[in-house]
Amino acid sequence: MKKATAGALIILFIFAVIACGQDNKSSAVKAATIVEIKASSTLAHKDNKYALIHLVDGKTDTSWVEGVEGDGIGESVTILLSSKTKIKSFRISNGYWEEQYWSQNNRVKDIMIISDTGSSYTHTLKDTPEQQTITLPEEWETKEIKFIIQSVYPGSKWRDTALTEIIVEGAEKSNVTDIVDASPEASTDQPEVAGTESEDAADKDKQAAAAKESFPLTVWAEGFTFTLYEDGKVTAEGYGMAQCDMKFVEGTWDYTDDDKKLISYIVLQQQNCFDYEDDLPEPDWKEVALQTLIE
Ligand SMILES: [Ca+2]
Repeated sequence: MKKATAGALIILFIFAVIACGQDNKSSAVKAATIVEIKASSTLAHKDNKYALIHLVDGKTDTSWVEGVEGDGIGESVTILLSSKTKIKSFRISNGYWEEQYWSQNNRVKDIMIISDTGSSYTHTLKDTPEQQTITLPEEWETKEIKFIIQSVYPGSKWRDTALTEIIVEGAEKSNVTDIVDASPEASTDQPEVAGTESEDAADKDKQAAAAKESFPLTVWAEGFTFTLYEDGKVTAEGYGMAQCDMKFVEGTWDYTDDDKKLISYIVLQQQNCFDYEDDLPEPDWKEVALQTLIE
């Protein structure tokens, strides 16, 4: 009787030890959550259409787009976890996942992934609008993961590089509203302030406006057929609307604050077209600076 009780106690004790061990084990592998995310740049948009948070919102119809000129090589996003976590793989939705825009924008080709402990791995993503997995060569124990764009598959229309979703396998899905966008640059939803930041925001607005258009752009105005190039240069054909002929020399264009396009150009205008046939052997050309506003 006594022996049996002692035996039962020992068994109970063993169960207790196992139970404790399991408890400890489950708290040790408790998944971290994404608490913070930052980008080196984000393409500005009035409605934050390209916001960084779209990268981790679990939605495949929302995307992050980098915001520098050119292809965005070297631009990065960094994901910070709530605690050090063992990470072995990521699932990536590459490019801008709206069917009509996917091929028009850049997709990421080579992506470098860096941990806060110094590990790094470069992976070549597939050029496909399907979720794909990046498996690290070995498991990383890390709290911070940085993804750097190394090369791109060029878009057919725009040079903006997009990513739709990054899932860190091993980290639990966070409540998106709890994730802090700690990007060093002013985020797109902040009001414009005076000075260089305002100019910066205006530049980004212009980039956003330019992203909606297809260059070179041909417009007819003032008797010229203007061709507007993405880099701000303008060429033209025609003789102008003036009574005397004009010869287009050179021009540039830029967006106005209300997203219209202002073409500034120089022409040679014939000053004496009514009388040179009789009195002068040669037409008298004078250089004139003109501007025209395009809606
Ligand atoms: Ca998304």
